[in-house]
Amino acid sequence: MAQRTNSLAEKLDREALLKMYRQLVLIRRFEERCAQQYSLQKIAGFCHLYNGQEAVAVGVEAAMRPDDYLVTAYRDHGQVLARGTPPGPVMAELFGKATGVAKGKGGSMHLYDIPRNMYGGWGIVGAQIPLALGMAYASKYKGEDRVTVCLFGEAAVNQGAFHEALNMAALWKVPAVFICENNRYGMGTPITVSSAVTDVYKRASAYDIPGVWCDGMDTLHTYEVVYEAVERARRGEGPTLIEARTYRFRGHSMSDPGTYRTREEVEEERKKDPIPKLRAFILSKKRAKEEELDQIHEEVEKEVEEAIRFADESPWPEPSELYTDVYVDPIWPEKVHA
Ligand SMILES: Cc1ncc(C[n+]2csc(CCOP(=O)(O)OP(=O)(O)O)c2C)c(N)n1
Repeated sequence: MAQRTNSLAEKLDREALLKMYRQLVLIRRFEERCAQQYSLQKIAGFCHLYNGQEAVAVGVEAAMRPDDYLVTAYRDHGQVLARGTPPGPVMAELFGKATGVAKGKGGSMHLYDIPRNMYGGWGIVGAQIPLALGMAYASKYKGEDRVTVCLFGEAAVNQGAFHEALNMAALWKVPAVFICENNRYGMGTPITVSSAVTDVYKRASAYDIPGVWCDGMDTLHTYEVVYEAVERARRGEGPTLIEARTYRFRGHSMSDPGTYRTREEVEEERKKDPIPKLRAFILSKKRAKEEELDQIHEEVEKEVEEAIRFADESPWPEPSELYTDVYVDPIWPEKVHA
């Protein structure tokens, strides 16, 4: 069943809408500059850009409380920026610098911000889904009203871990929202040749939990659908599976020439760009003027430039750092074993 808008978005005030717009523009511009920095070899290793999918991270964040938990896969730049982590330490992490969010040891795929309840950044496809189950179970066990939101790609839903976790989540009615960012391709493999069921939301029926889809190119629709699911989880009514239908404008990672899809297809999807869509909504509702939105682009440009400067000028990690934070005592996290 597709859940349609109940006009929650209409109730968003100017401040909330401008915050969303700024987040979309920040993620887009941050990543355009990441691509440049990658070509300059300041970023090495894997780097998966989120261009096109920004509406998901921003819509999800607007539906969450800051004390709710978020966990995602390796395509994580957008989510950490939407959570509010300053772009400087995120860029520094991509550069492998000591001032990065994971002290330069995680890189693009492992962005964390524990004070902001962002729990990564996971490189193994589907690995974060059972972790989200555990995080949500912990909240329920402790009697907290925090919700865990877990994001993953559509290639993860054929993993055993997805089914095991959803079964237990449904059985124990944990406060979790499982969101599949269906961008239609797992690396170069289209979902149509890898999945018997291509409407991902329908898989919820196997666990008798609600399954809904949202337009993952539309920030406000994503916000509305995710908000309903988050509040349902908070009321103790259990998990929801959401399929956010989206598209990545660039390759799977920086080394992907994208030969498995046509230029026409990409051009067609680019017409659904979430940034002009939210801009048009804000202008049509007269919540801001053109100049105010242009001003946001200018401010973001400076913010990202400053993030690059911060990353450039930051020191490399000390060689001795190689042995720190390798194992962390789960009971006394402050006790780090060398
Ligand atoms: C268990 C596992 N198998 C294979 C890989 C290699 N791999 C990395 S990304 C990826 C595609 C995943 O696609 P999807 O989950 O749809 O997310 P997207 O990249 O589209 O965001 C694969 C197969 C991996 N990281 N982990």
